[in-house]
Amino acid sequence: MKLLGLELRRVAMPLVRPFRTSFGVETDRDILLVRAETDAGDGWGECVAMGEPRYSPEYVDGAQHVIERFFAPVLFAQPTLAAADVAALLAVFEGHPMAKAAVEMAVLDAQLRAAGTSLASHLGAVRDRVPAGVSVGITDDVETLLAQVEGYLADGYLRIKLKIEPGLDVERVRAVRDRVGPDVLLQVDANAAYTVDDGPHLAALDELDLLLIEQPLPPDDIAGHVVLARQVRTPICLDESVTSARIARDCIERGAAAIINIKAGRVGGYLEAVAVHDTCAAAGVPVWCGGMLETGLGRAANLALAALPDFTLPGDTSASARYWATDLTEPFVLGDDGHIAVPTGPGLGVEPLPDVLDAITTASRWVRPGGVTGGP
Ligand code: NPQ
Ligand code: MG
Repeated sequence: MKLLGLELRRVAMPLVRPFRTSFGVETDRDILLVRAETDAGDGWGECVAMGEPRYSPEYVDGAQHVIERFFAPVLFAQPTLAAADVAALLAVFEGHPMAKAAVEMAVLDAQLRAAGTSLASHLGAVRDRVPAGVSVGITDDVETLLAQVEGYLADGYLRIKLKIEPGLDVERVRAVRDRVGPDVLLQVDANAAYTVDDGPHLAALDELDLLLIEQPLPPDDIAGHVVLARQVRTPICLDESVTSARIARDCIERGAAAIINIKAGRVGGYLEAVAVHDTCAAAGVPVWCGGMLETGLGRAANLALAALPDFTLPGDTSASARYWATDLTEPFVLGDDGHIAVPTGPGLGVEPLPDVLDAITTASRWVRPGGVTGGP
């Protein structure tokens, strides 16, 4: 395949409700889409970087810039390009995993569409539907939280994840556990808001029968997670800390993580995400698929990934309606059984609805070997 151009397109999508975490509140997404134009057809990628560098150092303007300025010239210089080459070619540049992942996803979609292969089968899927969990943001008061959780359970979600932060943790989670009863799968995500001194406080969560505590400490505090794992009975799951298969293995071997959340954007692409999966599977560590408030494009790819064998816990792969009144693609819906079907068509198996795409696009630039055309 020859890469002929990259379209860097920005879309604006309002969330159905504000999403608050320990690092901030989001009401609208400003999302970078990447379209790879090749001699074998086009493919779509989605960059999961947020507007501001809060979850990780990446942010959407920076991702767009690094793709245009550094990644595109390297990829255009290749006489032929396969998706499996992208990560190695871009490895000369430090960091920017979400930007790299978006470009790889677009090239991979083009390649698989041309070959007539679905992303799920290419990655090694063993399921045609995956159980759906939902991530519930921090709310102003506990009544609102309980109402939201009950709403998601009524929708059919099979697992609830509560965002927590210091001061809005044990009592809130206890209120939810008391309301939903002992059988609902429940877990929490701190997005790195605690310190290792909070071990005794977080141990109060043990009696609430949670599946896991996700990323209590800062991403680089692997040693702190080891200490915490010895103070808390609830399994520790890492998200932000795990930026590669190599780090996944290190976290597991050192006892920092008993479960791992896999996000392709965080580890530099869906192919590295499979490597993280394989590393965890070999170590007997269960994984689940995280979410970054994706459009239907990223949602399709996450469902394909979540169909791999070691994804034994429900992920943050929610239906489109959890986030969007109007999704960019045909919406993903929750089945009666709380599962979502894995797309089966070539590549991602979905594409942007042209009218929706037009309506929400705020800017588009085409980057080609000869130069750049289009807006900001
Ligand atoms: C997590 N996601 O697991 C992230 C955090 C997160 C579904 O809980 C805009 C874009 C806002 C990405 C807020 C979920 C976001 C975002 C939170 C990701 O840690
Ligand atoms: Mg998380």
